[in-house]
Amino acid sequence: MTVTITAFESSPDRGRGQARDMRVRWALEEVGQPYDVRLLSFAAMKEPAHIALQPFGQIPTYEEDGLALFETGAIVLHIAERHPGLLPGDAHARARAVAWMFAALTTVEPPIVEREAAGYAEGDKPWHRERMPMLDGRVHARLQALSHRLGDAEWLDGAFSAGDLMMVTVLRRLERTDLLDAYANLRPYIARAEARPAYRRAFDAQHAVFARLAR
Ligand code: GTB
Repeated sequence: MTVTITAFESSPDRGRGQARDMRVRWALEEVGQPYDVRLLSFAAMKEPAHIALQPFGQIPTYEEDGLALFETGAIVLHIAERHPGLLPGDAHARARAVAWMFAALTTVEPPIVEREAAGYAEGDKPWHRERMPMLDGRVHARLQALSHRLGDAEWLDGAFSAGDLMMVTVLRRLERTDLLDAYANLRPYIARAEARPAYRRAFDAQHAVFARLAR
């Protein structure tokens, strides 16, 4: 049965691939699994039909053969476990790749999202400028450790895995900041991932949604 995912009908990022459907599209492209996309307005995301799929009224969701999933970590892990290409065969290497997925989602992404949210939620507050060095510092602490671990390697742990996929989608949220500049290996790491044909196909597919709107 064909996989169906949900995505923004009109993404605030104007097709830059920052919304979280991008990581699901990319995972599906990596494993060669075709998928349909149901585009949702912000209003439709809060309707009971969507809340039944995603309790928090967010995108993306994943539906396949009677299974409905939410949370991109769970969705990408499900895809990676069902199809070859995103997790190593060796049990230990597989467990480490999953650890990198969790590291991306629970250790690296939160300070990045918090910093970003501060920009639009408190940017007009008098104390916002005072908080920024602290928020930047929290992101830098994660980037420093990640950069150190990556070193000269191509990917985080051997071959490209779902751990790299998740980490790169998280790091891409910093693409319009100067926070990555201090780490010589992180932009090249992101660029290597973005050069993957599966990434390109996923990016182009989500960009086409924006391009159609812009016509
Ligand atoms: N933990 C959930 C997961 O991983 O699936 C988080 C899902 C989530 O945050 N979804 C967001 C959403 O539906 C879209 S991706 N938001 C609407 C709402 O909560 O009402 C987050 C996102 C949105 C927009 C940009 N952007 O414009 O740059 C970047 C990231």
